[in-house]
Amino acid sequence: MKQTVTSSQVETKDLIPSFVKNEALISWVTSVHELCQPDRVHWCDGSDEEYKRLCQEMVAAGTLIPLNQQKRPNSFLARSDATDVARVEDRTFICSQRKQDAGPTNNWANPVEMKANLKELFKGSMRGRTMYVIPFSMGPLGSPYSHIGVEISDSPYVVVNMKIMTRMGRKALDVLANGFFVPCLHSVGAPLERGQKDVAWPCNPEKKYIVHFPEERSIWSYGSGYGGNALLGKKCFALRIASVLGRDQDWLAEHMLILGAESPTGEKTYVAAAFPSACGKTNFAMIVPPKGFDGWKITTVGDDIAWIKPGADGKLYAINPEAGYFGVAPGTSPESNPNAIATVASNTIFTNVALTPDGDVWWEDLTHEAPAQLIDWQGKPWTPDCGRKASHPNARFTAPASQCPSVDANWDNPKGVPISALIFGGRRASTVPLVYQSFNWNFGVYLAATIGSEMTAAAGGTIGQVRRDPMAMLPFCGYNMGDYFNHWLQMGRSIANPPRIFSVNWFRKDENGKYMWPGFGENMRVLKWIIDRVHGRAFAEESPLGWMPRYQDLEWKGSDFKKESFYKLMKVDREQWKAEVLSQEELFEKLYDKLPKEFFLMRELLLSGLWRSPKNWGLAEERYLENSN
Ligand code: O2Y
Ligand code: MN
Repeated sequence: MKQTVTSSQVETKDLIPSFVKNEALISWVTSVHELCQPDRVHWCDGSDEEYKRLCQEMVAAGTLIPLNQQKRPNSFLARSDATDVARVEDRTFICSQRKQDAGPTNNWANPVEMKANLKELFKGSMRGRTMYVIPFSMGPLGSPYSHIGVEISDSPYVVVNMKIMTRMGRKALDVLANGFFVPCLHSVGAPLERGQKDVAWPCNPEKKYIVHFPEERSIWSYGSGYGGNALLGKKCFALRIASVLGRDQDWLAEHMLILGAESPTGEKTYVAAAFPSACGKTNFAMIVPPKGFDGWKITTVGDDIAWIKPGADGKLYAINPEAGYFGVAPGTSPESNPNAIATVASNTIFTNVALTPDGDVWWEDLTHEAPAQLIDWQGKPWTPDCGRKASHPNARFTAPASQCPSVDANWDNPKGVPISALIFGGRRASTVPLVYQSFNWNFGVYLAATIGSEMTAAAGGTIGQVRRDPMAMLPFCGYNMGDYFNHWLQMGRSIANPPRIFSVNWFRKDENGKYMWPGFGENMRVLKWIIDRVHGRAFAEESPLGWMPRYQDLEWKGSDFKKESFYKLMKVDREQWKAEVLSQEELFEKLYDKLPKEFFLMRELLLSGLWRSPKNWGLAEERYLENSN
């Protein structure tokens, strides 16, 4: 059976290849075909030949620019429409049957009304285009942790990105057999009338909808061809829909990287870490140990999403549901992340970065000095003094995980990896110390629920105000955040050997607005303390927040970071913390009707600890040299 059919009036027997047996899939594809009226239908097999052919077609159409084959083999540059450059949170909806199941932190619309609205938009939306049927597995093929999705899209850019980001094609369809799949419908929302010439990046500048129907476990995305709006396996499925599956099936779908740390003695420890978007998750997932860490090896399981399930031994196990990285390019450099730089050396799709005269790519911070001439992300000539950025701040690379030099031996293991620690971090200029360990699981859930980042001008808020981002999941939880906290607490009740929970903050600043911690590879010093705590061999002092290392509890070999600087960075300022606890109230009030009662108790406990004079906290005397309250 041919996999591409041309259709004006396609018969079902031509629309559905003979190898497709799944009744629900047959019926869904048939109904989408009828609704969207594409000119052609193509069932993606996921082969390299298919990828090559689609890339060639996109080069001919002006969507992709082939890069210099010697410098960047088998790689391409895409330039999006200037209005289609990032996820659109204000156009993202959770259409649960009851509004309260979406909760106050999600946009909600009545699912019946939304479906009717979407059907109108999707009617004829693929005219003049090819409808691609893209079967994919989130997670290793056939793993009990994995789930199958099928995306229908009219964007070949989506197909080639899905090939990199997921296990895509015939193999996923074979695993699906007659089983359950998440239907993901996507259209760029730009039908072509007869004879109308296409543009390089079709999208709908007026109407964008990223809609999730959690009870139905389905996704409808209209109007955007970019990243998280269009590659529906990622944020839409692997976080929003999967978080609902996790709630109903006793597991966790989290916005977390997963890394492995191998000590010089060969001991392997896996940790998962949640940070809000654009806080350096990919850098931490691929961290290179600094000087003084001879014999240590850090390996990467995933850089963005973790599916975490209890194992029979009472531990939590995690898989990375993705197969590639959709990383932010600006800021990625041989110094900040040499592993990412090596990963994107070939077979990579770059979106919205700048083009060099010799056909390679460039973005801000890639090199210390910018090239003298470039073509910027919008295709305009660029020079260093022109006053514009050469690449878009949300410019991306899509690259296969298998190309990462630090990729973990178990990154594709269907059994997942055992998680010993969960780390939560925000971007906090003040108040939050470099690292501390929660007293227990429940306190850890509270800690995770209250992490946040200070608003920047770019984030569009009042500068300095803290935007809470519980578990870094605020934009990605497919149900009520209050229910989500309860689910986390419930998970803690049901596992015998839960991971230890830690808070980190790489972004504290001093009174001059200068970062106090160097970050990047130096974060390894914090990670080692976390690993040592997990294995019960590192000392810690009790503070009102949790367990904190002394200076001598971290490995400082190869560093000249001073003891005074460390204690300044670790300072728990009583007045700042009282204000912090009070400011958590805003989020709690919003979620009041569903908030776990444990949170009220823990908040009181925290306040009563802070109420005591720091001199009575029992911390080492030397802390107070810089830490006087
Ligand atoms: O802007 C987009 O469409 C991509 S957002 C993204 C991509 C990769 C990993 N994380 C994120 C995020 O927003 O957290
Ligand atoms: Mn992310």
